[in-house]
Amino acid sequence: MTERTLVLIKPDAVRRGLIGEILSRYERKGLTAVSAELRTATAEVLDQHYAEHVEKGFYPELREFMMTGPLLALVLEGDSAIPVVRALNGATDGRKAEPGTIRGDWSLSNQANLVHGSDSAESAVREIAIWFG
Ligand code: RTP
Ligand code: MG
Repeated sequence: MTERTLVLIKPDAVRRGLIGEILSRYERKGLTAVSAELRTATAEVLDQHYAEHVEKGFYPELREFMMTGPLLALVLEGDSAIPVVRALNGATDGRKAEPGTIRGDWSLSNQANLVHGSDSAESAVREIAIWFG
């Protein structure tokens, strides 16, 4: 089923010059970019985006990290785009993510893990509205 998912190429990936490498993985898989914007996130947007995490101990540091520079917000479309992006991204912690995934190949961190992908159809609709109105 064709669906849309919200991807963030996080500030660590932008700083490291990995936008092209990461985007090309999604594109070569067969997903298509339908919206894209390079922007620096505000605390307000992040508190909405990470609503499920705002009360957690790691959240203040995560929010700071997400505001350290511009990120690329993307909407990707394709068959099963939501689980396909999560599989390409790999496990949350880059140290544990499988080689061959984005995080497994390029991240050694549980926080600076390069990418975000929506985790369900409901999350995707909610997150696309937050970032793209
Ligand atoms: P994402 O939402 O970014 O696609 O990643 P995810 O589903 O694999 O991970 P999630 O549990 O939703 O966590 C969101 C982001 O919070 C940071 N994090 N830090 N220090 C920690 O224990 C910790 N846990 C998570 C990561 O940046 C993670 O991607
Ligand atoms: Mg998540």
